[in-house]
Amino acid sequence: MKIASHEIVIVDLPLERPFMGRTVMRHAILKLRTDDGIDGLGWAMAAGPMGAALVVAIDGIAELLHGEDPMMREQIDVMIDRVTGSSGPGMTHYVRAVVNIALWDITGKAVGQPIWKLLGGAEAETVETYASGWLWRDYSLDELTESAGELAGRGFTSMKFRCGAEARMADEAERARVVRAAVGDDVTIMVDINQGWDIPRTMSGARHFEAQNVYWLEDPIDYRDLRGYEQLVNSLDIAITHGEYNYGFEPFGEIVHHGAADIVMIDAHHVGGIDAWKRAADIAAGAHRPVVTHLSPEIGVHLAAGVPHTKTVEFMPWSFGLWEKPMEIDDAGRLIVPQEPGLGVSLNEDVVKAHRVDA
Ligand code: SMN
Ligand code: MG
Repeated sequence: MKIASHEIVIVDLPLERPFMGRTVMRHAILKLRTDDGIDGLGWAMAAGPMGAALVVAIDGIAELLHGEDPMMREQIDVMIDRVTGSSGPGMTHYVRAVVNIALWDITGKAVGQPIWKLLGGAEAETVETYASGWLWRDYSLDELTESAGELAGRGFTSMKFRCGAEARMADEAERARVVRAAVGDDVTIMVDINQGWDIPRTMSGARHFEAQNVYWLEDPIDYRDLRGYEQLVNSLDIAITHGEYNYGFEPFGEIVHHGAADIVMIDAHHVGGIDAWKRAADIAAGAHRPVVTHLSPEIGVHLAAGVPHTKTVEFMPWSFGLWEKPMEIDDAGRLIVPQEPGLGVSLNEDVVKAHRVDA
């Protein structure tokens, strides 16, 4: 089997709820086609000023892959690493991820197995998940109350809200109180600061979140400050979750060396794909730290079902509209694991037709 051709489809998918002023999310979707007619799908968000550059980069790399065996993922990754070697971390990892995801999709389809099974996972029908993508930093307290209640009503047993934009810690704390009041004591809540605080603020603020039984505190300070994270992990009761901002699997060695996270969050696009995600997760496992996925639940669901110490999948719905069948939770609030070969997603061609744009 060889890669014979490729196509890139760009879709401006309307968002159910605006995010930071955006009403659509741009996705770049790579279709890698083999000589026996298998299409492998990989994709990345391509919004913002660098989105067009990412599309060109994916296209250029995909062109180089024609004639290669799609099952030689590691070999192909080394090849991409070599030809992009001077461009540094960042976009290169997105390209490697999009290609790697498409190669896994092809492999799964070629052997008739879902990716989580090829990763070595046990039979799984559902995995743990939490709602993300709703309780944004710019929501008023009333909007937070309404959305959190709505998510609990939809059956989510776990959800993440954001803080980090309020000048006064009392106002940050109020957001946690409001979310907890909206969902009651039985729903797990987490908070993401996206590096919005510093160490003194985190040290004084954490107790307010502990008081609301917030399960984890994500990225409170600059992600590069590993000694700062080490201090937070050692000083605070609340679990510190950290890792999504790192490119490549290599920084995870330093993260666990410093004990800089109680829970290690790994972004499949940032690390460079499914194989690189597994490498980062293995590093965390060696230090007895659980891992969690970031964004792209279509990929996260395979990682959670396939890699044993993965705790939960971030249910971020931004790409669901692309597929013929959106991802869903069951009555117990757990994410349903696809049983189809490969990723188990297929593009909704009507949606593509309606929202396709040129690069
Ligand atoms: C996040 C990152 C990127 C886009 C949206 C949200 C956030 C998360 O850090 O963990 O969901
Ligand atoms: Mg985050």
